[in-house]
Amino acid sequence: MLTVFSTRHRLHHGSELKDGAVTPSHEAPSRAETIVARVRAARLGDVVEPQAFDRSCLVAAHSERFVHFLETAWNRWAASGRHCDALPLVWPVRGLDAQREPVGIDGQLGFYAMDAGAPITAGTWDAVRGSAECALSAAQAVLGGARGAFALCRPPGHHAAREYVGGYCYLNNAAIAAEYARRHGARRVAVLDVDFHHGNGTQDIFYERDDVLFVSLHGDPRHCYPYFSGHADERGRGAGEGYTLNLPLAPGTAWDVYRDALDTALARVAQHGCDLLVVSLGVDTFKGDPISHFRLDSDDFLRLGERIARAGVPTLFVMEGGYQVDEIGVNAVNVLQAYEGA
Ligand code: SP5
Ligand code: ZN
Repeated sequence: MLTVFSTRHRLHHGSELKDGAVTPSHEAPSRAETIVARVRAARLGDVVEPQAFDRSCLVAAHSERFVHFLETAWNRWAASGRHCDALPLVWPVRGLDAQREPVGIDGQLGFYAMDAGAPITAGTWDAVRGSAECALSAAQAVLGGARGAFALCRPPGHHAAREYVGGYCYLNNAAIAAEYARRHGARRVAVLDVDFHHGNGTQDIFYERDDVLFVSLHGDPRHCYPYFSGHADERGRGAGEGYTLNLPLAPGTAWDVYRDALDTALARVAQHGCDLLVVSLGVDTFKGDPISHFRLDSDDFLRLGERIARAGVPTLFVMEGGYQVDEIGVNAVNVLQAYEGA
């Protein structure tokens, strides 16, 4: 299986608020380096840099003004005299005006973010664009006839919505790839999100659409980040009603319960009859993950890859979360190797 990987990911390394203190983010460069090392050690296949893609491929899943904000935010923040990570401080919650865009950088940071989990640094935009191009290049490989491809994206993408960043995510790599596929021959696409956290951004982008199915297994938002998205009664709207399927699971969930939910998810994917399956591949469902609460072990990721293969649909794997860095390479590549071998 081809892996598409951009070394530009190293340009992004931010901080996060954790337990009330600012610390280096769990979403660190070592994550992607560990995964690519395992891809090579396991001889999964070639590792290539992404091709360049037109900016319009990004705007297909996001708004023009949001992409413009991301491109310019760091320079505007630095021009205002700050050199630490750019983070929002105020969000337009219930009762505040969430429609009117502020003019200055400080107001816009809150307007275009769901949380303080997506700091903007000097290298963020180059890394983020490289990450999206990994997803686009790998999508092109699958559209060109490959049975599977791996977009080793960093930063991840599934919390990024049409008009906001959040949860370590800036551009929604999986959604950008799904949209690209729709515009280049795929009539129906399904996104299966197996990251521990609900893919609120991907859900947002496709919520009113019936051509791109979104199915997610994740920690129950009553207890787990992102808290305000991912309940079972969120099922899509308008033409998209019934084309979002959320399967929230209790903290502590291990393989036996997870497997049954996965089979429900894959049955819905089969019913959709898609030409392309995009898997938002987070391995923060691992029992050793420092910020998540499921209990899969490394062998369970083999079983996950096998079951995805049974769908019998060309599959694009897009890297999302996973923060137990020592095991992240084995866990991610286990899914891919089991898919290849099935
Ligand atoms: C892509 C991805 O996996 N993003 C995850 C973002 C999670 N950000 C906040 C996590 C807060 C976790 N708090 C854990 C409390 C444990 N007691
Ligand atoms: Zn996650």
